Amino acid sequence: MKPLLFALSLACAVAAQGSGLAAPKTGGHAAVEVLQPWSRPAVAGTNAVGYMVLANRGRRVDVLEKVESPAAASVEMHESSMAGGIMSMKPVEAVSVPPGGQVTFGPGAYHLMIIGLKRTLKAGDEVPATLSFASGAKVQARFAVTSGAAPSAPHS
Ligand SMILES: [Cu+2]
Repeated sequence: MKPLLFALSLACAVAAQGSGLAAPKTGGHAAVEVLQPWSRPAVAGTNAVGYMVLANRGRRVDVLEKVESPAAASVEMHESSMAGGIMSMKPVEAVSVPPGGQVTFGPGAYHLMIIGLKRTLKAGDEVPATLSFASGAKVQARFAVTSGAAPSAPHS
């Protein structure tokens, strides 16, 4: 039950932090940027991965709570971990991005699990997705499908 406890404690920490603030939440303004979203080729009906870097340019923590894509049945946030020499992954409810900080979604770490692809992904395709944050911000991202090495630098 570790994943659930982690998610709950994270949610509590964020709620506690938010409750002391007098200012209203800043609706749709996104302080978190999605850098270098990318994915791997995958066949329709199966699952794909989504990798990216979340960079928080704001002064408050923000929390990625939900990801949706019209190209898939659902999208989950997962965390890979090594236990007893075996790599496994578990769903996480939310991912916190500290102010001025970055969280990397990459091989062997956090990743998006793009579940139930509605079409086959080939190199050169893009997977559109909407990322929803606790602040109310919604960020659009397009995951570039690549069959080669991970991109090493942001495109812009
Ligand atoms: Cu996964």
